[in-house]
Amino acid sequence: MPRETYFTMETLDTPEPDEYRVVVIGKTGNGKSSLCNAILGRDEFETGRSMASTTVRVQHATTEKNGKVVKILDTPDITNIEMNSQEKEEEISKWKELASSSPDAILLAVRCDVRYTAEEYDIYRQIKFYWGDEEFCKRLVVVFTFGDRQDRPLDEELKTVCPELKSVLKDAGNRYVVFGQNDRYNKAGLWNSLLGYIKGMAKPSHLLAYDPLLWKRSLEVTLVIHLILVVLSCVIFIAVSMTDPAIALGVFGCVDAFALAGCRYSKSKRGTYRKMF
Ligand SMILES: Nc1nc2c(ncn2[C@@H]2O[C@H](COP(=O)(O)OP(=O)(O)OP(=O)(O)O)[C@@H](O)[C@H]2O)c(=O)[nH]1
Ligand SMILES: [Mg+2]
Repeated sequence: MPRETYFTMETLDTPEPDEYRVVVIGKTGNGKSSLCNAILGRDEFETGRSMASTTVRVQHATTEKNGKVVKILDTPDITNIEMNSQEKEEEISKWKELASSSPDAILLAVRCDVRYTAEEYDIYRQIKFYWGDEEFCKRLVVVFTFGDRQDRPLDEELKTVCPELKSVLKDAGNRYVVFGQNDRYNKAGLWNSLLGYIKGMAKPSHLLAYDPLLWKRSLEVTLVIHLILVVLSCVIFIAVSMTDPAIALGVFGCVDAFALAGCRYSKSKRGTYRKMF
């Protein structure tokens, strides 16, 4: 990490929450309830293989991991149960309410042993639409379920997937984990991988006030505005033949210009601004 790296969520200690809230979403049969059970470490939610949805209403349960409460919400596939658009909107509001408005992670269950279809993409887009705020993508993690049925390395597989799935992964900032119902995907490993993402996604918004890059950008804008005003006043004084104030303002303008050049020079040495949030 370069020495001049600024305050980021990685470089400052942020207090860990007492509770993690996780919402599991996705198409029916993709293993949402099984995933919830694996995180909970017990068979809390019913799972099933039928074409109709097994989970028809949002349900939640809690467990404890390393002294922290983990609240997990298992959701129905809103497109596979009779719901009009208003009911879909209300259903997703209920999920958000149960997650106390913003979950720490939204896990999208996607099977990695079958092709990702346009229909599945539409389900994802509907949930994203009704969720309705930018937190959705910031908290999104794709969980590839049925990992026990995949024999190719997933990294290889992902290079050849359809544009729709690539777009979902892009929304999720390329955050994904693999889950499968066998010993290879042990439950502690699953939670630890998710926790790594959860900590990375945590946004200490109060730190924004201390962001030196933002401060510097504001300084630059102020200097530019100041310089424009000084030059304009200088031109007016010269036009009415008042040389003394024009010279004073000219000196002022030079100081402004030097300060601005200093800001720009140090910025270009450092490269482009890092996107921090
Ligand atoms: N082999 C294998 N089977 C799985 C996996 N995950 C889920 N299943 C099976 O797939 C079926 C559907 O799983 P569920 O967890 O009920 O799926 P769901 O997404 O909750 O489905 P709905 O509640 O209907 O929306 C069940 O029979 C599970 O045992 C997995 O990773 N590997
Ligand atoms: Mg279910």
